[in-house]
Amino acid sequence: MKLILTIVQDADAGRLQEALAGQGLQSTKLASTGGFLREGNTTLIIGVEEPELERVKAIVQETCRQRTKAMSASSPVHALEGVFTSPPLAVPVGGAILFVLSVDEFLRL
Ligand code: 2BA
Repeated sequence: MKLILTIVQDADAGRLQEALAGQGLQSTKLASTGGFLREGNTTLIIGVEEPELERVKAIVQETCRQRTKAMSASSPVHALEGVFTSPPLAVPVGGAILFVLSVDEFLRL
C-alpha cells in the first residue's frame, strides 16, 4: 500500500476530493499552511493499493492548476520624500506537490 501526501491549493481541493471519491478512492483533508507564502493550502492524505497510484496522479494532474500568487518583496522603505514599497513578486504555486510513501501496515480496528 502507498500513502500519498498531496499539497494543493484550497481552490482545487474540493474538486480533487470529489474526483477521487467519484472513482472510489478515499481521502482525508487537512488544513495546512505553506512555509514560503505563509498562506493556507490543503493537504490530502490518500491511501491506495500500489496499482491505483498512477490513477491518483492522473486525477491530481487533471484537477489541480498552477496559479500565480503575489508576494510583497520586502517591508516598506522609509525615505525623506516618503514611503517606498517594492512591487510584489509573482510566485508560481502548484498544480500540486506529492509525497509517495510506502505503508508498512494499514489497520482498521
Ligand atoms: P509554500 O511554501 O507557501 O510555497 C509556495 C510556492 O512558493 C511554491 O509552490 C514555490 O513555487 C514557491 N517557493 C517556495 N519556496 C521558495 C523559495 N525558497 N524560493 C523561491 N520560491 C519558493 P509549490 O512548489 O507548488 O509548493 C506549494 C506548497 O507545497 C508550498 O507552499 C508548501 O506548503 C508545499 N511544499 C512544496 N514543497 C515542499 C517540500 N519539499 N516539503 C514540504 N512541503 C512542500
